Amino acid sequence: MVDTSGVVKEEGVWFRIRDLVLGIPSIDDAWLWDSDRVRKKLRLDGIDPSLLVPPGNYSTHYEGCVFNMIENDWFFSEVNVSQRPLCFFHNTTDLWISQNENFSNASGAPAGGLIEDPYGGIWKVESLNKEEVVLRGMNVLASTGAWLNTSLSKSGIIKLGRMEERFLGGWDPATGEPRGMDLNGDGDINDSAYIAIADSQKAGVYDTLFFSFDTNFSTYASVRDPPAKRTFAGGNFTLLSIDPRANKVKIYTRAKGDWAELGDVRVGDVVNIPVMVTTPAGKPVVANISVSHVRKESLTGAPEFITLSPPATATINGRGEVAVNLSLYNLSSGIYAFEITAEVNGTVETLDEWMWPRVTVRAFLVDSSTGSAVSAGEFSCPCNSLTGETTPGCPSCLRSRAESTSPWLWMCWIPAAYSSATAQSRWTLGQGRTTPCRACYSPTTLAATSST
Ligand SMILES: [Ca+2]
Repeated sequence: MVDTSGVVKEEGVWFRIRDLVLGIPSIDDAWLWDSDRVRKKLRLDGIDPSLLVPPGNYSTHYEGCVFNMIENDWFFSEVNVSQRPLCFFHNTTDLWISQNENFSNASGAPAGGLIEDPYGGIWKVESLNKEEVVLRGMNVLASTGAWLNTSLSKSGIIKLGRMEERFLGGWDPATGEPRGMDLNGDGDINDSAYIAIADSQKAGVYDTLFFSFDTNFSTYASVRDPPAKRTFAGGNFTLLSIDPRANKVKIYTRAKGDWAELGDVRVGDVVNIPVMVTTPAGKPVVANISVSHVRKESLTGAPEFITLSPPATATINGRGEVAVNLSLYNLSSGIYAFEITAEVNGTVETLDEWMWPRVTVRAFLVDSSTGSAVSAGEFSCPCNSLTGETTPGCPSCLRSRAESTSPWLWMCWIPAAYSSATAQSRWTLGQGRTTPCRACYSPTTLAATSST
């Protein structure tokens, strides 16, 4: 919030009354902008007969070499991944894999069986045809060579992304920059980590997040796991949700929050809302959390207040989540904001209504560019705080009245065509320098927060 002079007066979604501080942790988006798959088709175009040493004497055989099994060698460019040349030989019933054209000591397996390559990759031999071999990676991905348990992928498509420390941790109005988050605990915010998501239960419904500082995704958790299991990077962040479009994940951190946008969910999904309750001095306290009302936002009229009976409840110790099962209350698609109440030893505090965390419940996905994080919505449109430029096709950026202060704040006008959360035009507060706009406000909320 800024006053009429453009001076930042208030940050975040915190308030305090009496003995409790009730708030929402800082929520960040992490984008998935690339993908890999578990199946690999290899075309066998022959081997120089003078180099070929077959695994046995077969009258019918097909063979060929791959210069590097890692086709996508730039995704993990910050990690030193060595090349994986491989040669293949099959006699129509069995396959052999070797590091070179000499198959005399190669490992072999029949079609349908499992075979291990010299780099540790385990593959199921899906089919052996004339001049073509189809493999399915069991612990390795086809294109990037990343190590990942592919039994957790129903569709066979894994989405990949990178988390950069400097863009995490929420937006700091004092600097106009993201606060940053030291994921690897080395004392700086200059590193990056990798994430992947998979659809472990139903093809196309992405529910599992993998996290790694290199190509080995041995650490993972489902959105259905308890929060402690969904917590990564030495406790730095907890997975909150995976967008139905599989193009971003929501995480929350240990820090206090700026915004309370919970993103998109499907009709019937359970909405997890992260909550923090402390003393004014910051000491965590045990609190009974309840959600007894939601406000359903309307595009045409007044919002509708709905009583949740019975209320959704949880007991937390300083930090935790309250789960709201929308299907219990027959809540269909729309935008909902949740009233959060905390009770500690008879003292009850309720989150101010304009701060209520919001979620968009979708019956179907309105964004056709699934998997693309580029210009797919307002969240991916940068506003350059120096020039006001934005990506072609993105909403226009307008400097706010805070422009005379340092740093500038950006108010971005989001036309209806770009608004994924509502079907109306609205304002959103830019983060500043080349980082995405976020924290979308309805026009009424804008009036309350800008007070210009
Ligand atoms: Ca670091």
